Amino acid sequence: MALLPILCFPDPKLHTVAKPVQQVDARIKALIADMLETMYEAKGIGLAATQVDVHERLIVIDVSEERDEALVLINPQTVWTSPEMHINEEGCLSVPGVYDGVQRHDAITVSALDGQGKPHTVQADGLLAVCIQHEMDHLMGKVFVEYLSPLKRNRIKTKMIKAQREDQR
Ligand code: GNR
Ligand code: NI
Repeated sequence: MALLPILCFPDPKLHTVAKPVQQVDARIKALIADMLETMYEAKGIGLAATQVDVHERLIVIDVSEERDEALVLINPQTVWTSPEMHINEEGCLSVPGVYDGVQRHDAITVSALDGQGKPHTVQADGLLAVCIQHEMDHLMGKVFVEYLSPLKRNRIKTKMIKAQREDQR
């Protein structure tokens, strides 16, 4: 197991569109273990492979209080979205310290493979539904700040570049 470095906005690699996982083999299983370790260590509720610079359709999520209900989504496909939408406050491990409202479907149904390569369908609402939509955006190369106004996004970009420059010193 290993902690993986997380890409930070505005890294252009975050805009890469992920390709389907071809087979759930030992390499993918090791990546899942490393992504779960990285997500728990960073105290995140989800992590997309894109954020660790692997451009394959793989997501890990755990929205449980106890941090013991890992959900693995490989090659996720949206089956259904509720017509109702809501604005929720979001954050992102790739945009540390930034929180803002994003409109998402209240509920979603997704079909995917699990960590063993077995098909499963997940019906989600609440925080899990928000998280799944946020993570599936990452796989499409989209970061939540892209839903904000250009003014806000540019302020965030400047702030992130400055923070990263100060980290280097
Ligand atoms: O840890 C995270 N919290 C969160 C809060 C509200 C909406 C979405 C998220 S996902 C985020 C982890 C992350 O960046 N996943 O890509
Ligand atoms: Ni994120």
